[in-house]
Amino acid sequence: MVGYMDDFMLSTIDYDEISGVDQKIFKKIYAIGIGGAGGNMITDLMRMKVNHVECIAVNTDGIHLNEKCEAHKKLLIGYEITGGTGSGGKPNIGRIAAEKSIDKINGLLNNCKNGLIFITAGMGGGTGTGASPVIARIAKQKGAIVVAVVTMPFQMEGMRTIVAKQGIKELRKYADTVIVIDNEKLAEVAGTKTVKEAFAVASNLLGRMIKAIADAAFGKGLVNVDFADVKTVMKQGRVAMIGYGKGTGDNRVKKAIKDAVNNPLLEVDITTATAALIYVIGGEDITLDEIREAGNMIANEILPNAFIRWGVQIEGSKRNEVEIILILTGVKSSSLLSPLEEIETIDESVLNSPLYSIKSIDDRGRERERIDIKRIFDGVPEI
Ligand SMILES: Nc1nc2c(ncn2[C@@H]2O[C@H](COP(=O)(O)OP(=O)(O)OP(=O)(O)O)[C@@H](O)[C@H]2O)c(=O)[nH]1
Ligand SMILES: [Mg+2]
Repeated sequence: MVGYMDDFMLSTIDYDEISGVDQKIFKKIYAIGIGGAGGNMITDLMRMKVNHVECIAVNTDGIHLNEKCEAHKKLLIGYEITGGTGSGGKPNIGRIAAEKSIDKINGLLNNCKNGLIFITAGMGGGTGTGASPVIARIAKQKGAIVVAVVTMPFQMEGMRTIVAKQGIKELRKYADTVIVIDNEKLAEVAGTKTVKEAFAVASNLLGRMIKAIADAAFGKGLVNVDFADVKTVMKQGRVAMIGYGKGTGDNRVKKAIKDAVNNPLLEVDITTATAALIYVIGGEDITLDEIREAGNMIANEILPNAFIRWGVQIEGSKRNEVEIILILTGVKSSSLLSPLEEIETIDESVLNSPLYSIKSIDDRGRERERIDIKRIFDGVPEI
């Protein structure tokens, strides 16, 4: 319980109120799905029944929110602008919708001070792209660690890729780590599956990450780690990777570690990691040597003086199986992005979108059309 001290100031809590502590802990991890893709991922997450995580869906599209989405809490934003019909692919509407609902968003995140917030959305549309950075900003202002898990559009979606990149730039102003799942890569890994099953592969990655954090932070370890340890590790370096792996039979620890480190959707170089949290969950038969093996496998791969925190949880029901939860900070990956130190200049290669174009007459009297990418976020939407 020691790790809870700084967060909850137990000294001020009456012992009769101790039962209320769990409720406060429960409110420490939030998963917020924004827009259609975000709502779908939150629905999948709800079905995975991850404990200790509050799932929230936010959308400008009332029908999606009401009829297609499961969440502990739902928030319709931008009703006064769109009438609840979605943003029509315009991030500036998504952004303004969120800005107008700041008080409600603040209310939803009331208990997340110093917590951990996952934001998930599909980049490239209007609501997820425009509203996610606003929600990330509110989360950051509350002192939370903010991890955004977003998808990049399929190649066939054309212009949406540019909108998506701009959305990711905005998100990187506020999120500690932006994890990018490329839908095109998803198609490589799961292209022959049904659309629902293929999308579930992305949701699964998100779910596994969130479950891993919740299990490590709130598990009942023999050697315990707690939420404060998770945050300490995540604050030790720039970009954090969250892995979860399983192994059975011979070499189960090796298999579980490999499973936790390697994900076909995210290629990660862990050699630059500055901190690690390794949490091993095994049955009564797990040996001390196996736990050392897990620790050594990671320690040998990352920086020699890295900060390492480990824990172990024994679960009587587990037979012959080991699960590894791994948080590594300071890793390198083209899919895991750190906060932007300076906001790069606007990509002038953007061309010909009817949504963001500005028409003008050049000095020879010809009509010119160019994209004003700033309008993706900052323009006043035509309603
Ligand atoms: N992995 C995954 N990607 C999705 C899913 N739905 C949509 N996408 C992707 O996410 C992008 C954004 O789509 P939506 O989430 O529907 O857009 P939105 O945020 O609701 O924005 P508007 O509907 O324009 O207000 C799309 O261009 C797709 O590439 C999904 O369920 N899973
Ligand atoms: Mg939508």
